[in-house]
Amino acid sequence: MTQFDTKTYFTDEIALRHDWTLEEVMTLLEQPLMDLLWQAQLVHRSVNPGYKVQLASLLSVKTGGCQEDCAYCPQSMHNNSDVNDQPDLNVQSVLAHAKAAKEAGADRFCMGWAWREIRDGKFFDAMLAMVRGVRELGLEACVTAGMLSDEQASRLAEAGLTAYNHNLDTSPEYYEKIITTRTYQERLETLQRIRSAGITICCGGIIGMGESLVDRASLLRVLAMHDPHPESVPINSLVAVEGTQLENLSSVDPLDMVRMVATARILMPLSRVRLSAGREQLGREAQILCLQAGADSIFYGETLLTTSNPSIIADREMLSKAGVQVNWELTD
Ligand code: SAM
Ligand code: DTB
Ligand code: SF4
Repeated sequence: MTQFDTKTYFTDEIALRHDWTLEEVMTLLEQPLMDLLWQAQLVHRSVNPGYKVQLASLLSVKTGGCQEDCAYCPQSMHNNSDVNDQPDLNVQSVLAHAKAAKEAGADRFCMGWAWREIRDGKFFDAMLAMVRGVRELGLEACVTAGMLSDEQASRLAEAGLTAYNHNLDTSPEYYEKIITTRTYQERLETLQRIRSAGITICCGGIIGMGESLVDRASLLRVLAMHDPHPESVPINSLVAVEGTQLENLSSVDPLDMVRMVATARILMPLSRVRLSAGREQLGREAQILCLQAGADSIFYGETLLTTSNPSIIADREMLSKAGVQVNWELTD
């Protein structure tokens, strides 16, 4: 049974709320860790009894040179990281990566473009061909490429796109400390376009960018106020890349990731909560706590978009020690 099926079985029993107050979210987030874990576990175990974990693979199709000034991002032209503009990958090579990811056990393939927005033309046509090709391989396809128009969203939906990733990153209140070249409102409008086109939403954020606990609660509340909830909620911790504005920030306390994941699971019981960037800094035990508290997906493969991720061997060992269920039959 896929997790989607499991979820439909439990929909009647799990209360889905979209009216959480900031105080309620703060209470969840800052309660004693043991109580938070217990509460998150009750939800997680009932919606995902086998502790199934989806393996998602990432590939950067268009790397670097982005016009936006996201303080954390090595791909912004406003930052001075080592990520040089590289030629865009072509359809054939992207599909070869997708096939390899499938053979390594992934069942979702996410493709990234360092763009402020999608423009029509040969690059968008290539994106559509990549989406069709990934779907033909039997994988879920996710794209992240900045803002888009209603028409572009419809064309992506027609090509079979499963999900579009568009993160809110942080709270509305903290946003302008991190990004000044676009507004929170523009982000929300893009999410609405994706939803209207019938594509599922992948939307989450980053912790460790100097934000307060209230900012974290506020981000989670904005996500949970969406009706329906985003189907996929990536929780990243900052990878402080040299040359970016946030290069000197120290890494987050691994238990803060556990708290974010657990609270996301309680607020959005049926969403996939993805343990995303920053896993190398988390350590094995904190990752396992996240899987117990509510994470049901990881990015799998040695590179995220431009930064490194745990090795496939390390992840296989971690998942097997945790005793979670993974779709290994594709590989063994
Ligand atoms: N340009 C598109 C956009 O921003 O929507 C897509 C690509 S962007 C790199 C995808 C997401 O990666 C960002 O929204 C951000 O949440 C995450 N990200 C980027 N750099 C990161 C970093 N250094 N640490 C953690 N997460 C990061
Ligand atoms: C998400 O929230 N995290 C992934 C995926 N969605 C696209 C990207 C993480 C990128 C980390 C920095 C890098 O590798 O460039
Ligand atoms: Fe561009 Fe996305 Fe990086 Fe922001 S996060 S600079 S929009 S690639």
